[in-house]
Amino acid sequence: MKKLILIGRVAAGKTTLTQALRGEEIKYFKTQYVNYLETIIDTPGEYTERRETSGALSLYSYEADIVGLVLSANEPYSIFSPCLTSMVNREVIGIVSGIDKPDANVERVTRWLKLAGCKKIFPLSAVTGEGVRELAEYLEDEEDRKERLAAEKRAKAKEAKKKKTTKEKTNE
Ligand SMILES: Nc1nc2c(ncn2[C@@H]2O[C@H](COP(=O)(O)OP(=O)(O)OP(=O)(O)O)[C@@H](O)[C@H]2O)c(=O)[nH]1
Ligand SMILES: [Mg+2]
Repeated sequence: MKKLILIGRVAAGKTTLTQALRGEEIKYFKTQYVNYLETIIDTPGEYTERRETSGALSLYSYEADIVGLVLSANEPYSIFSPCLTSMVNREVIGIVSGIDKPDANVERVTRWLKLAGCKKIFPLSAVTGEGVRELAEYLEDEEDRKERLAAEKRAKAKEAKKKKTTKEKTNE
């Protein structure tokens, strides 16, 4: 997997997304410090919001392959300034979190992330799971992709075999 650093304001949904991407149970956990995991770097929203700490994020981004700017779908404004990505020497993707929220405006938030310079945008909900798979697959490297496709093929073959056996038993 490519290493992803998640950046966004407090309550943007970074930790919930981290849990969803890792297939963990979703439970609220306030990020207190930079949580450096095997494939994800989850950061506290205060690091993005406070000038004294935001510089640390630049240093952590050097450890990642991809920088993910997380903006909740119901945000009334964007904290990411236009053309922000030109200052980052890593690929920067936009993540629209919380698309399941009743007051979500995915189109507007997508526009803001594009304005910040993100070419690729992932609208998703870590709570319902919608869109999480697309992001997970984007983060796969060649080896991960091969492994997943082989596992999917095995599962399909197993399912077909099971169906065939059930059909034969019914016909007996
Ligand atoms: N409906 C909905 N709620 C979400 C989603 N993602 C996160 N939340 C909720 O938003 C709140 C904040 O989520 P976190 O994942 O802790 O946010 P964070 O960006 O890690 O926040 P900090 O650690 O404070 O920087 C929690 O109550 C989550 O349950 C989502 O996709 N849909
Ligand atoms: Mg968090």
